[in-house]
Amino acid sequence: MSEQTSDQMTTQYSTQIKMFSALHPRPKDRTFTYGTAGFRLLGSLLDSVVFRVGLLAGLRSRKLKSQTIGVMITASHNPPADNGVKLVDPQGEMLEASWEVYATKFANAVAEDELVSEYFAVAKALQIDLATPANVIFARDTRESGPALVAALKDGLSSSGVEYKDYGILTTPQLHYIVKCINTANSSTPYGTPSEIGYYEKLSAAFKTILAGKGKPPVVTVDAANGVGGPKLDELAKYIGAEVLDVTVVNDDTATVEKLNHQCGADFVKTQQQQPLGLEPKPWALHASLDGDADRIVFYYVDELNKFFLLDGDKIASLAAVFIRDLIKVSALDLEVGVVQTAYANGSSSAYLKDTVKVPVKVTSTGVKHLHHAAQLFDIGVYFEANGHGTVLFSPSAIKTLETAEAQSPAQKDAITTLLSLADLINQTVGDALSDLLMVITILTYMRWGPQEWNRAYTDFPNRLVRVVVPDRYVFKTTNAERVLVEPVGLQAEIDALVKKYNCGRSFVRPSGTEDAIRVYSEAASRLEADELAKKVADLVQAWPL
Ligand code: G16
Repeated sequence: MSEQTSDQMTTQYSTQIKMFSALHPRPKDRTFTYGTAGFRLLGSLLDSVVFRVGLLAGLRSRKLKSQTIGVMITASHNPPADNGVKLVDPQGEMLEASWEVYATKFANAVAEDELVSEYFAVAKALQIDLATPANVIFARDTRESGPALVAALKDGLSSSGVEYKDYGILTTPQLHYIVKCINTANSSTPYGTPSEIGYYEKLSAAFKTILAGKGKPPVVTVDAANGVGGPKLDELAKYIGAEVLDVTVVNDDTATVEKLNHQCGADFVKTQQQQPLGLEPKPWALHASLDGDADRIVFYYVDELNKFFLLDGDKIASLAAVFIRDLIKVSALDLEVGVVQTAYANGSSSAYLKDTVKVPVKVTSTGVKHLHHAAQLFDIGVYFEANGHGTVLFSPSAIKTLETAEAQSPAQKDAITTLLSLADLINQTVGDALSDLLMVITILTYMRWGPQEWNRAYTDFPNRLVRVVVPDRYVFKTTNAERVLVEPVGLQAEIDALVKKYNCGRSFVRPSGTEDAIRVYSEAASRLEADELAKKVADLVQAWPL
């Protein structure tokens, strides 16, 4: 193929794309948008979108000198009938934001001719040589609509001459991991073995190294949301060994498709602030919930009266930040740890991080794609959304500093090796529920803490997240990391007036990027006030003339 000229490729792809695209017609009454985490909607409406994502993935690979691009088919925390598709860049990061516009253009091209002209227009505008080989790998979660969408994706890839490999069913972070492994295989810093087994080996080895001689880790029960995370966690646990990690997985029924995320999983637990269906918590023990594609995790416990305590993404960020800050102090190295949050971060967590832990805190818009880049600006960047989506990034220079440091004492040596093992244990590509689970267990083991001690760091302001369905969510426009609504004009002033009436009140409104709804967040000094404020703001949004 590489011997063919660009002109020959143009003719060949033009014919093939038109022919295959006709098999994947675009629904006429829909407009598609590449949102917070790619395209998300009813699985039955996604066929044409996924086909076209295949075309774009090939172009992206060609643009980046044949590096491997990932395509993940998942709707993560959304209901079973939904599905979605997102692209993964060569270092395992989310698709570069400037390409989202092409994804949206491809998805919305009306007829085959328009799609083909968009395809060649992007190739021309970005000076992409169509004779350059393209490589794409992909995987899916356990949803029923997955196999048909994979077939559409394969058509998109084949019609535009892309080499591909199907990795079957994986968690989203496993695909991100494999993409990075493939693209770094021939570099001086290969990330790991590019396979699912390689992933288990890397994480389990780091976990065992870091915990050697540190005592018995806490026992944990994990609700897997009846998604892909269940079988994959079972597999990871085998590599670690029951003598090291005592984990019980519940809600691991991936065969009954309608059970996926149904009254269980990280999103349910976080938004409902209650334990999931199918899990009877034992007092004071550690419990966790994954979401449908295992890229988010939240923890919780109950007391002897069954009172529920949530340890969400903010609590995970705080735990990690304190642990890493203390290790850096002992290591005596010149490294800075910082934290990245979104507007959803509990005000109490941000104050604790800034005033007590004394680490820099940055706020970005929702979406790991935003947090990830902000975290890369620190030597060690901890980023977590309150919903439990996040990770800890070690910059290449921080790794170099750690690798070349000469320890002057056993304590210093231990701190340095622990930091290096953490960098192996924590998925460096994207938020990963399984890797985060091991990180939290590691820290609790080091600290000799149970969930109750972990929870003591600060007390959350009571908060409430409400979902409001409106005729057109795209009418809502925000600024200042989504904390202020600029459109519809006048609505923010009304929200501000309401907020003023509540002790420690805070509330904001933003359109979801993954669901057809508006999200309303509120927090206040008491549960009653937080609930009332959320309801009043939600009513205001609902009644606003659009
Ligand atoms: C995705 C994104 C997250 C985001 C979440 C909700 O998560 O990766 O960063 O917080 O959607 O976004 P929104 O409020 O815009 O709907 P997931 O786990 O669904 O992939």
